[in-house]
Amino acid sequence: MLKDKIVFISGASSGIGEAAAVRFAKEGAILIICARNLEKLDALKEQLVKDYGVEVHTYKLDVRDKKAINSVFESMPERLKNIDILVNNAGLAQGLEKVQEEDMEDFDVMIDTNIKGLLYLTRKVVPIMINNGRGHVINIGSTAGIVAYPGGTVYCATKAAVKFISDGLRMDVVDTPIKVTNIQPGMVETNFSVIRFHGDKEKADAVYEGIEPLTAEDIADVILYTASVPAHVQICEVTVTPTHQATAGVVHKEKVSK
Ligand code: 8X3
Repeated sequence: MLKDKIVFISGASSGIGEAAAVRFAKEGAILIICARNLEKLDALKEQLVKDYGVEVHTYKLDVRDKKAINSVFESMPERLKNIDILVNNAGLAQGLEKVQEEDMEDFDVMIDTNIKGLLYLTRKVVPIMINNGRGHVINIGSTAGIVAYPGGTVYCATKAAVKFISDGLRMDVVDTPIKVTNIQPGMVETNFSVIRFHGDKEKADAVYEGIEPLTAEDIADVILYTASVPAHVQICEVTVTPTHQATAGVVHKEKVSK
């Protein structure tokens, strides 16, 4: 059912975005994958073409840049613009400091990427979907958007925004066949924490010590499921955590002997 569907994934060069690209490729979808790192995207494209024989298009894109989004769409062949599924995955956490101590640059990066970038892409793609009479927007939210946790103030706020953008958009398109899903993962071991801690791998590893976290593939499976249900079924929201995580900040960890 996903064969030859056109799937646009932002932040596809690693983590959940990359895993989602692999998962959709397995189903024979046509992929448009975007990220800031074109080299990584091209390597992923090569692998997907080789492994699944699918059509893949790569675009260097920073979703914070409205002009760059416009250029991507201007340079895209007309046929490809008929996006069936938009996976708004690009997003990040930067820093784990108290708001009164945090670098203001971190605020900008998170707000501009997680909220504004997601909105720009949505604004660009949803009119096409409405015009075509089909489409599905899948946003990657977070358990951090349900409850705040210490040090996560701005990140949590951006993911709460993703929840309310998803809820509001669902209302805005309620009289159309367009579906809107917000997937809210808990702890997923990707390069998420490495980025949060500005490259400090040791600090990042400690986050997942003593608990078996989710993998990017676990979330890709959920994304694929929400995209595979019949046209009259809309999965509004899915929250997924490791078994030993109840919600953001409530985690059971086994003691790790060193
Ligand atoms: C990632 C979940 O709890 O690490 O969005 O912030 S958490």
